[in-house]
Amino acid sequence: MNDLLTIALSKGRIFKETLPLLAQAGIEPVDDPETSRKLILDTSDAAVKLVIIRAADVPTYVEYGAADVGVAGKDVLLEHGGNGLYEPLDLGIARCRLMVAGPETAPASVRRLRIATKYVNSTRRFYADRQEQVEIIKLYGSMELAPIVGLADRIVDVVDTGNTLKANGLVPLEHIADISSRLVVNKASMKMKHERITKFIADLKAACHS
Ligand code: PRT
Ligand code: MG
Repeated sequence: MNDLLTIALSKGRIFKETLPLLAQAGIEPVDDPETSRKLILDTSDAAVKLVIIRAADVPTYVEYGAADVGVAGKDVLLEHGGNGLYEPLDLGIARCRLMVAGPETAPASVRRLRIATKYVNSTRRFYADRQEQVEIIKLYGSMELAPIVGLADRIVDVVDTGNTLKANGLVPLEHIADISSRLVVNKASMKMKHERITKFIADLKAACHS
């Protein structure tokens, strides 16, 4: 049970919403990542460390075993592709919806729809399933701007309250997937640190249901 456990987390909403679950599992970070510049945080449990990385990098760290476990949005996991990881638990946090959005009324166009998104793979799958030919434009953020400046007809992004869309004159048009954050586990760690990780999953599961 003394195996070192490394947990990959992103700052912001995932960190904030995972914190109470970790606390119930007996793990409390010694520093606050929002104010600390440290990228590896010690916790109240000497055998547990947190690595603080970009949300989209969490599946990569866990897949390669740089972290044993991590917390990632289903949007990020869908985009990453799932085979290298176990996904044993839906934490039910950081909920949102992956959606197509655009202006409420758009002039009819003869050319292919242009879709701006950072979710290129999910977008390609969504339109391929519907046998619709679209042009996908990869962006890294602020997708809402693209229709306003004529870069794209529509966007694919995660939506929570819808306030960001509204503030930019856009409306949700089509639902692609319901999103929440998942616990992901490295496959080799699951074997090598089986007892520690099984307990960690059980503790988090109990915390989710309490
Ligand atoms: O911010 P950074 O570039 O570092 O990375 P990131 O945007 O991937 O990370 P972060 O922390 O913003 O999001 C982490 C995860 O939270 C995502 O992968 C989702 O699974 C989940 N999540 C839940 C969200 C939202 N809700 C959400 N609303 N992620 C992003 N948003 C954005 C949304 O795109 C919109 O631009 O927040 C904005 C406000 O949303 P509204 O609808 O409430 O206005
Ligand atoms: Mg963000």
